[in-house]
Amino acid sequence: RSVRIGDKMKSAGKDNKTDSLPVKTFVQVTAKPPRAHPDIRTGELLNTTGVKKKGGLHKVMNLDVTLKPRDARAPGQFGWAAEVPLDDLDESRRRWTEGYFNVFLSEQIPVDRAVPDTRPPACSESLVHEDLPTTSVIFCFVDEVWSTLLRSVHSVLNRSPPHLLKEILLVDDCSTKDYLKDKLDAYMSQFPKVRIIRLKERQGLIRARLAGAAEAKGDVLTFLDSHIECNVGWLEPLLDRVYLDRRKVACPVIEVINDKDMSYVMVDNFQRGIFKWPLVFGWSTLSKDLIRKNHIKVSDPIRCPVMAGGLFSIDRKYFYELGAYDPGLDVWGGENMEISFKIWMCGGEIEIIPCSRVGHIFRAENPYGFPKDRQKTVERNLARVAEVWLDEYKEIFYGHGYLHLLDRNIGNLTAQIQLRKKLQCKNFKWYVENVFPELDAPLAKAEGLVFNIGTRKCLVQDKGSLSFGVCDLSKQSQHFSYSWVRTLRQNTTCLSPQVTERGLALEPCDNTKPHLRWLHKSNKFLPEHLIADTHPQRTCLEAGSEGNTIYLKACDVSSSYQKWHFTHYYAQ
Ligand code: LR7
Ligand code: MN
Repeated sequence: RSVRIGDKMKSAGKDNKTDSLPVKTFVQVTAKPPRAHPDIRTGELLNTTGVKKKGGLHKVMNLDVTLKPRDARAPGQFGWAAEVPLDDLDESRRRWTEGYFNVFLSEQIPVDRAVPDTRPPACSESLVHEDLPTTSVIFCFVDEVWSTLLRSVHSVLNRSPPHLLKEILLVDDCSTKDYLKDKLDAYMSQFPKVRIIRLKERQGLIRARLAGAAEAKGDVLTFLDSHIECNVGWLEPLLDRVYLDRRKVACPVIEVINDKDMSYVMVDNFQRGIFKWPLVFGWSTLSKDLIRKNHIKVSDPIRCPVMAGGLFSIDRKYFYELGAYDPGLDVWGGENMEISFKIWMCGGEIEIIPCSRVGHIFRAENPYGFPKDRQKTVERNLARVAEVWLDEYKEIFYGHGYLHLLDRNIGNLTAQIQLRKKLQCKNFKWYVENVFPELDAPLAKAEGLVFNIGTRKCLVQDKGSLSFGVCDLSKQSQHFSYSWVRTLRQNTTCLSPQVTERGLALEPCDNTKPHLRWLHKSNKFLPEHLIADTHPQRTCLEAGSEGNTIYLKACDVSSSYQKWHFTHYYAQ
């Protein structure tokens, strides 16, 4: 069985559902297929970081002590779907909200169940280096369900080569559940490699991961969510990539543990992590054409513009060289974008490794509370990421439903901006062009001449005042752009809907000032008008029928003197 993980499995905020967006197809960027090379993946080859070879190779350890389970007939064994007995249906429904999945059923399933080996066939025969680095596995959790937390830990203990597993760090982000205290301590004391770190205050997953990383002793940090099951042979392929180049950040394929019947479901091959505006994570399948032209095999690593966030291996020292996470990110969300942009723009690479597979319970809701409002928390995190990493592209982010964030206090960003300078990271334009050229990212919604239908003339800016004149594409004074944040601008000057004696006012652009915003094309009643957004009465830009004057007037659907058309429209 195979499913595609839809965007609905994960979206940054409830209002940002991308289910209805069309899945973008991958655009081939090179005319000729690149030479066959182990590192060829999506489209154009970036500067491939040096591949080093040290020790010898050996076959990946297909280690799984659970393959011959103690109780082959237990529910959910081998990753099969389990069923709730009729008598227990009520209880299983009642307990759903403890984790927003079938908590009752999860309890019936062995904590060390076997799962199907979903790797591409070549993986179990593949070679990895003998002297791989060790890893610390970090799980942070808040109020995680007992059975799933245990199953997560057991899957790591059972399916990781012991000499590579330095330790498992459980970071308790100030859980409120009693069973996560003494009972958890007692249970985990059987396993010398497992250590519990308790946070005194709720920090959110980002700072909780930082707390775990600070204690870690392994060469590589491997972060995992606390409701996962690692599959056979999951670890070595990840560590092997980091070993080849410490700037590679390796992610397993994330498979689905069904929230209703707890079955382990394989996902489609050739998926990579992408985002859509406003920074909403999603999956996209490589095109057949690209796969064919580049001879990409199912087991080849896939370059990823962004990672899902929860499951990845990164060289510990490299993680700190990159400045880890922005500690100003709260609770949940946005950190996957932050670390992805940071990795790519500052010299690293993100890959999905098909030979490494980990199941994850996708949940429709967060089973824990947010200390502050959920939506406000997530949007604040995203705005921090946009301000630090997106350069001029941040306007596209704000223009997709986040204009209200422009004048919100999102905390101090000095340290993050300094870090980006210190690391001499490339700009976002480079990222778009080289890592994610399929991203739809026009910098303006519309631009060019602003043609008035009534007078058949164009808007002109002349020595600080506005008028209109005979249209002439060669005159820079007639070039304007309509930005994502809805300003009407020429260079750094914006048209302000305030009337002065000389006409309309021009002001230095400032995205935080709502009075500089105009509505254009976004209103079905006045489609071609330029409407002063914050004026209490609807006022529109109008061209005088004589004398090349320009002024504001009550909007009138029928007036062609209020209709304006830009030369180019990039997006609606
Ligand atoms: O305040 C918190 N403190 C925590 O310790 C909130 C959460 N957590 C823990 C939590 O118990 C869990 O183990 O952090 C982990 C992740 O939280 P989830 O499982 O609620 O997140 P998610 O799976 O819905 O969301 C994904 O996006 C997040 C954005 O911040 C994180 O990056 C998650 O790690 C990430 N999960 C994955 O990438 C798994 C695959 C999902 C997809 C696609
Ligand atoms: Mn999760």
